[in-house]
Amino acid sequence: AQLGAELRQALDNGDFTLVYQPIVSLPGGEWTSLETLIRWKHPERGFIGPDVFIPIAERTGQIVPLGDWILRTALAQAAEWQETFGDRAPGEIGVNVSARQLREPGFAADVRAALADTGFDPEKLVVEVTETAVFDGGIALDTLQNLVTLGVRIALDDFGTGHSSLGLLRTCPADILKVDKSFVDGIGGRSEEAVIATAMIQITNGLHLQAIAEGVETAEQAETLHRLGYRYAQGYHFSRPLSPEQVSEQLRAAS
Ligand code: G
Ligand code: G
Ligand code: NA
Ligand code: MN
Repeated sequence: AQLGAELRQALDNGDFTLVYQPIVSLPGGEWTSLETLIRWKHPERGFIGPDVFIPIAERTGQIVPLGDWILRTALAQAAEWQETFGDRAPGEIGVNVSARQLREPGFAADVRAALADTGFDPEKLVVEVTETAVFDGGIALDTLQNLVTLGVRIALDDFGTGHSSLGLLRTCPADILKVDKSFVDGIGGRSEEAVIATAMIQITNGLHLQAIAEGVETAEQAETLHRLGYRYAQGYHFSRPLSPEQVSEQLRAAS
């Protein structure tokens, strides 16, 4: 309960920051997109991870103003990189959106306003949602459909781990499947994970979805994924989440 009260203060105090983790193309590792991830530097407790405070913010409803701040900050940052680095800046920015945000009636309108205010191209925004958030029901699907109408693209995050079914792929207007790290971890051997990762790439190809393998930590995993037909990946092997300054530095170095 106490963290909940402190969350309210933290946004006003500027204690949240955003980091950005590249999504890369295989096999070369060129950046195609950046996923936005929030960090909280608490003045006394130090670093608190989003796995701890996002669920609290969802319960208290604080995720709504916090999510709006995340979206607007990420869009403004991405617009700045595009202005400074042009085509060298990654084409897309990804933002995680929680179940509670999707159920908020004005959510799609808020996204539309944030896009208009920052002048950011809707087609370069990827909204990442978990299958569990979408599976909750009709309102979430309506909201996703409204986002698609704006031109925004939808990624199903942590795919394969939620309480869901493949049937979701028929009803959810997703463009991108992010294959969960748990399937990537065991991909080396003749494991069940490799069988599932192979099935997932077949499904995404057949449905004309883009697959992104998450949590790639070794060169061997990257090679295996590429051999299985994966064209996009993300993980510590390619890059950890980076501060905005680190992103700018890398983009400058690449020019
Ligand atoms: O960045 P990290 O791996 O610590 O993230 C832990 C969890 O918190 C992940 O499930 C991630 O999706 C979630 N998360 C990180 N940043 C955000 C954010 O900006 N918004 C939401 N809703 N979830 C986030
Ligand atoms: O739920 P979501 O997929 O948004 O969560 C992404 C989280 O996974 C982020 O907190 C990010 O820091 C973390 N992450 C990204 N790449 C790797 C990786 O290669 N290994 C591990 N262990 N975590 C990763
Ligand atoms: Na994500
Ligand atoms: Mn994920």
